[in-house]
Amino acid sequence: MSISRWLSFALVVLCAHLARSFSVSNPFGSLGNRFNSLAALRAAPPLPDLYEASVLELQAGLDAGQFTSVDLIKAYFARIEEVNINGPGLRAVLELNPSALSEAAVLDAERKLTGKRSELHGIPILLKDNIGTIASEGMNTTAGSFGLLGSIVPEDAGVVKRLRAAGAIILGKANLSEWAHFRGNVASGWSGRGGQSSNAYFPHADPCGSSSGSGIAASIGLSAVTLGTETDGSITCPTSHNNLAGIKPTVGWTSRAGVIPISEHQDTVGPITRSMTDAAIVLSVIAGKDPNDNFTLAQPAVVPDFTQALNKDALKGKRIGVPRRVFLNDSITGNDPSINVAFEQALLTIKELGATVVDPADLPSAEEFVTSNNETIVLNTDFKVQLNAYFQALLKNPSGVRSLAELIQFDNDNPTLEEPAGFEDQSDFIASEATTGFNATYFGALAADHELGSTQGIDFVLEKFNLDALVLPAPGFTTAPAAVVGYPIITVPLGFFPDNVTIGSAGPETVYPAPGVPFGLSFLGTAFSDFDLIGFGYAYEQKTQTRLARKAFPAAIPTTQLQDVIGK
Ligand SMILES: *[C@@H]1O[C@H](CO)[C@@H](O)[C@H](O)[C@H]1NC(C)=O
Ligand SMILES: *[C@@H]1O[C@H](CO)[C@@H](O)[C@H](O)[C@H]1NC(C)=O
Ligand SMILES: *[C@@H]1O[C@H](CO)[C@@H](O)[C@H](O)[C@H]1NC(C)=O
Ligand SMILES: *[C@@H]1O[C@H](CO)[C@@H](O)[C@H](O)[C@H]1NC(C)=O
Ligand SMILES: *[C@@H]1O[C@H](CO)[C@@H](O)[C@H](O)[C@H]1NC(C)=O
Ligand SMILES: *[C@@H]1O[C@H](CO)[C@@H](O)[C@H](O)[C@H]1NC(C)=O
Ligand SMILES: CC(=O)N[C@H]1CO[C@H](CO)[C@@H](O)[C@@H]1O
Repeated sequence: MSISRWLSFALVVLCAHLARSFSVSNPFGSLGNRFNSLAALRAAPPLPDLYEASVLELQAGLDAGQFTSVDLIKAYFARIEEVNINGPGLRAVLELNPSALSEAAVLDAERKLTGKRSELHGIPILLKDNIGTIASEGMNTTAGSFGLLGSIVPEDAGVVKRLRAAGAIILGKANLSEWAHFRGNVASGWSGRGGQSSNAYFPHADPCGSSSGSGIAASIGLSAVTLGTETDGSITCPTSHNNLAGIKPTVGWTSRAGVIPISEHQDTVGPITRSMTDAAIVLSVIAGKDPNDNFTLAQPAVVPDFTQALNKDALKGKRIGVPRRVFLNDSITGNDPSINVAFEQALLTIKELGATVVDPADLPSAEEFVTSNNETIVLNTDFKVQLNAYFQALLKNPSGVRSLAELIQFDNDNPTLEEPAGFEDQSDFIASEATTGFNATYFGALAADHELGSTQGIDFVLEKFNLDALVLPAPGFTTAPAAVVGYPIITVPLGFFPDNVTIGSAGPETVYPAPGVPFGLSFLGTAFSDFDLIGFGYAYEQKTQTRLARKAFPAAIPTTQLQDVIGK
């Protein structure tokens, strides 16, 4: 503890002591206290419903002493117990943090003594299982794979360091599409360790991925907030499928240090939550420079308070473009027509909110996204280099796997764990293993990606039509132009598949589309335009309140609430 930290700590202890002795010895003091607590009782708002509870509601209850962070951990653990393996078997959560209750008790005591460190003080957060946490706390970091079970990471991920400093409590690790969906042609939401996770809006529906468990957990209140990661679609799509608000930050806003990699050019860490407000609170905490991820050194000098972007009038006077060609063509995207019906309605709402909709605002590169193989070249090459470096940096890995080549072999040697029927494919691994490092083809593909995503893509159209952002339905090809240049995407609820939608297959154990399964609306922009996009997402979310229009199917709604755990 630094001297100044110690001094302020000592001062607070002294004040607390003085206050206590004053109220005991002074009759007015104790009367006053009794009156205050009666008033507080009378005025106490009802306990928040954990299905929907926001960070600010939870923080108000914690500050008012209605419940503690220990209560919150107990309640979320019980809710997970109800639906994860039991009940509908959603398989959203891989591991609970065995240290969460003791960490919560310490943070509760600190709140009483010195107040809260931030809006995330004492707030439980669930992490996608590719985000590293020190093993001594009791959890694994495995990307869902037995090939990393029991591995010891050198330190917490950069974003985890920031969460802990802000007082957040890691609730557990979320299931995901194994290896963030870079193993091969395997259904979304499946991992060897966690099995097939599923959506809470229709039995066995695809939760999308790769941040599947984060999305499912956020959708029904298995945690206050969650983190996911995206390389191309992995925050946007589970946000969309699970009726949520998500931020895929510009690559460089949030550190990837300690996150199991795919590609430094595209990977990014961001919040998946029930509201834009919660997402902005989380992003404000996790964004920032990290010497262990030099892409973060390119970010603006000051990390804004992203909650300052939450303005209901944020769309007023703005120019929003619709890149219609390819991205709204169902025969290319494969989207059910009901998505475009809801999207056309959303454009009217955006106009009502005071924006000029520029339609069409087509990307010159649009068609090339359907056929271009440049992204695959970059990801295949980066993955092998970066994953091998990740293995090398581990302090221990009991599986014995130390490289991508050994991982492929490990999966083949352990088919019951890693290649059960219908989940055998390793084609991404194999293609990546075949790459030979950074050569002219690789640098050509990187340059082509910049051309496709920026100079003939997003930046081209923003400049040509003097736009503030682009808007598209989240499902489809939406994420690709932003993915290849590391640009941000903000996603909010747009609608739900109608009850008569034709149910399709999404894998050996999952269906999509399906009645009542949600889909989202995405705002896209240039590098570091996240702040503005958050405002646009918030204005749309507040006007439409689409999330509240439909709930999960009854068996997928946990019943445990705070009143069931307080004082127990
Ligand atoms: C990892 O998972 C194993 C098996 O579930 C468990 O025994 C262990 O406690 C977990 N945590 C760590 C840090 O290895
Ligand atoms: C970032 O760091 C890596 C190695 O840690 C190095 O190879 C690369 O050149 C650095 N990039 C920049 C932009 O500094
Ligand atoms: C949609 O895509 C299909 C297949 O590429 C194409 O034939 C059709 O003309 C496109 N429709 C529009 C409206 O552009
Ligand atoms: C990469 O993108 C460029 C520019 O659009 C295109 O000409 C080329 O065919 C693409 N390469 C591959 C391998 O897809
Ligand atoms: C670069 O390496 C890849 C394999 O990683 C290979 O397919 C390609 O031909 C190489 N390009 C050049 C120019 O050598
Ligand atoms: C579903 O119902 C709507 C409205 O009644 C109708 O327009 C649509 O054609 C139906 N779709 C299917 C696949 O039956
Ligand atoms: C927290 C939790 O329920 N974890 C479970 C996730 O799924 C695996 C595989 O079924 C179980 O072993 C874990 O207990």
